[in-house]
Amino acid sequence: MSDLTLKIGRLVLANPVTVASGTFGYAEEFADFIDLNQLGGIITKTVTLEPRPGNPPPRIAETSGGMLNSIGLPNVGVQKFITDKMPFLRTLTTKIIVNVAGKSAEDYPEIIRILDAVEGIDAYELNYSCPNVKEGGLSFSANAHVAESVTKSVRAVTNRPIIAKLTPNVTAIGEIGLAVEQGGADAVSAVNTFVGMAIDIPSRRPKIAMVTAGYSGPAIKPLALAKVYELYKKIHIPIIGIGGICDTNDAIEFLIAGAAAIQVGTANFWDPCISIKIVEGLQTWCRQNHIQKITELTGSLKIK
Ligand code: RRO
Repeated sequence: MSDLTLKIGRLVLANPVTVASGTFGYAEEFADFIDLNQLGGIITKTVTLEPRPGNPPPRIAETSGGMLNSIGLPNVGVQKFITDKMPFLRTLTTKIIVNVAGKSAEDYPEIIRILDAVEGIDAYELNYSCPNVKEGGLSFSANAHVAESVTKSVRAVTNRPIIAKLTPNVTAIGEIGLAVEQGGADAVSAVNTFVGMAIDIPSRRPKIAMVTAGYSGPAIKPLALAKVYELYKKIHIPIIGIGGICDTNDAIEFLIAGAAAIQVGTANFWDPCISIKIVEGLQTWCRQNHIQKITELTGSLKIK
C-alpha cells in the first residue's frame, strides 16, 4: 500500500480527497452511498451568522460542459448548524472542515469565535469567493489588502487551521494567495466557481434569475489547473486544488500542478460515490507507478 497521508499545516489528512462545500450537504445526505470515513475530509456547505433563504429560482442551469449555480448561500445559520448538523458530523473520524462566510469583514472573526467553542471541528475554510451574493462574497478575495486583513482577524481568534478559499475571478491569484499567507492562513483552496451566464434564446431571458452565476464542472478543469499552478509558483503554504475534478486522473493532474490535496465538487451531483472511487483510484495508481508517498507528486510537474 502507498502512503496517501498528507499535512495541511497542522491538519493531517488520511488521503488527499476531500469534498467541496455546497456539493455534499452536511455529509449525512451521502451516508447511505459511501463510507464517509474513507474520505480525507469533508467540507460543509457554507454557514453564515444568520440563516439565509438563498436566491430566487431558477438558480441552477446545466451547460454542455458544466453547471451554473446562483444558490446564494442558503443555510440554517451558525446556531442551528451547531445544534442540528454538528452531532452527526462529530460521529465521523474523517476531518471536518467547516466553510464559513460573512456579509462583512467583521462577521468572519465573530462566527469563528462561536464555532471555536464547538467540539469536532478540525479546520475552517473561509469562503472569500461566493460569486452570487450582493454583500461580501467575491469582494473578500478580489482585493489583496482585504483578504489579508480578514485572514489576520480570524487568525487572532483561533488556533485551528484556516484555509482561505479563493476566487478565480481575479487578474493575479498569486497576489491574493500571498496576502492570505501573510495574514496567517495555513492553506488556500483554489478555485471557487468562475462567473458565467447562459441565455434562453426564445425568451431572450437569462437562464438564471440573478443573470450571472458561478460556473463549475469539467469545463473549468484546465482553467482551475492553471490557477493552482500559478499559486504553486508564488506561495509557500499548501494548496487544495478544486475545479472540475471528475476522476482519478484529474486529481493526479492537480497534484502534479502543485496541489497537496483536492476537492471533488460538481461530480458529486452525478455520482455520489465518485470521491471514494478517486481515493481507491489514487491508491491503485500509486502502487502501479511505484509512488510510495502521495506527497511526492505535489508540484512534480516537469517543464523541460
Ligand atoms: O451558494 C452559492 O451560491 C455559492 C457559493 Br456560497 C460559493 O462559494 N460558490 C458558488 O458557486 N455558489
